Amino acid sequence: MGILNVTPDSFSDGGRYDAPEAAIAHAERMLEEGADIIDIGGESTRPGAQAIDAAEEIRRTESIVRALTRLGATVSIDTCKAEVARAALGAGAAVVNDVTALGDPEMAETCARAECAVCLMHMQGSPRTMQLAPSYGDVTQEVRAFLLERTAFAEARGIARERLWIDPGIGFGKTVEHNLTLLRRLDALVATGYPVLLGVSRKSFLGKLLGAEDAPAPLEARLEGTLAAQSIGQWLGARILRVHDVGEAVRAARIVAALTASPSR
Ligand code: HH2
Repeated sequence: MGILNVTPDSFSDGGRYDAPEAAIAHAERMLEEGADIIDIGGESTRPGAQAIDAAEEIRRTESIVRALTRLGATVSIDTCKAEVARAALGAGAAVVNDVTALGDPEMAETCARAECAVCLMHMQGSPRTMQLAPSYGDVTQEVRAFLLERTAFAEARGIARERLWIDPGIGFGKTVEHNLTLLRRLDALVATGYPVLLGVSRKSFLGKLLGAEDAPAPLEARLEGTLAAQSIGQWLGARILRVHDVGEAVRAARIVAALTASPSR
């Protein structure tokens, strides 16, 4: 899954693709490099990000969704607003990627009606506050229980089980150690039977591990760490990898896939 942030303020690529021509050209490049899905986001969820209204988010995303769908791409809309999801689904999106796991009271019905795939992600708190003081007893069990409660809710609202994906929400209300534990124990989420989406690309826990807690390594120095983390995740059973650097991620994923397919495992 290639990331296309059409925002002025996303943590790693904000402002680069907010002109439609630049966004479409970047998506085409990701498709050529082997992306199966393009995930379009019109609102940054980085820690401390300011919320925007639905009309502005639709203005940023709808026409890009339509253009990419016309090119034959499978498009995912990264939004927590039902109104934005409806516009994107109307423009051809096939997936709703909701970092609030159906927090908007109208989102479940919107997705059920559209018969789209839905990614349910775990987050502690909200983007504005989530990194202030993340706290868990057993992070793996709490994230797993939350996601199972959300899948049950989604199914009760008419979203078919086979359309649901789950995601531990790396970096969303988690310390470095919480993120590492969730990655090491990804098998606990894989065992639920739902396809697991993993988003580690360029995230700040990698920067902190490579640099220091208060002086993280810059974004340009996080590619190798991204590939290491995504490969472990894939080895443990993650099915969808959400990434910025598609060519590199696909080449790494192909090797992990060849190794996991080995009959001697
Ligand atoms: N991470 C980000 C945004 N959306 N969706 C899912 N399902 N999983 C993730 O891990 C995830 C996500 C944050 O990364 P990015 O899109 O690069 O930045 P921003 O939120 O600043 O736009």
